[in-house]
Amino acid sequence: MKILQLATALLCSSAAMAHYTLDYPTSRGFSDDNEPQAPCGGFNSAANRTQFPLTKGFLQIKSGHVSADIKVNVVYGNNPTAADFTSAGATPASSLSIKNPGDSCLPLDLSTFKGAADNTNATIQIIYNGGDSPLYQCADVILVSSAPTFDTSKCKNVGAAPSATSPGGTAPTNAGSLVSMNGVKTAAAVLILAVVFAL
Ligand SMILES: [Cu+2]
Repeated sequence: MKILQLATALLCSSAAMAHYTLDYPTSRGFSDDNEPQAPCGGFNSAANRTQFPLTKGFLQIKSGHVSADIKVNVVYGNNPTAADFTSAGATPASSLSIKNPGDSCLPLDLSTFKGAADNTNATIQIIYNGGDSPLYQCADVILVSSAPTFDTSKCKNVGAAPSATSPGGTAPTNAGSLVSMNGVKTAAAVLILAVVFAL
């Protein structure tokens, strides 16, 4: 268990930084320890809803990893179940990758996404893989054509903007990045073994 914690600390860019946080729209809740729990990082009931525009929406995250592959799912309804999230995962609303730690603004335009309509309750799920394990955050929203309370000033990037790998519901192709992730894990494991033996 100690080894696992060490591995997490090594894989995150700084032990003091969380894996990642969803900073906007408001997350259902954040617990660094529970973030690996599907579907919403340990928070299983819908919380306060943020107005989210159908056109030109975004998700603002802060990443503790230097790079990550990210999948975004949209689930409809007032309080979706774990099974609802699983079935929504078959047609992600967006797949992106980021190459910088810190602030990233993930574009999410749902204007042509299946089922997205004005005045619809939905939950946006982020599945983030920075190399340790998939990490989950959710935001409960109401999708609207006009979203006057959606704060567009929250969108900011440190370094390069995220790149979309497959927008609009196409399944992500992650084969290449999975290989490099395993490379990172192996490197961390070797490093840990070296530390353990040095002690
Ligand atoms: Cu992490």
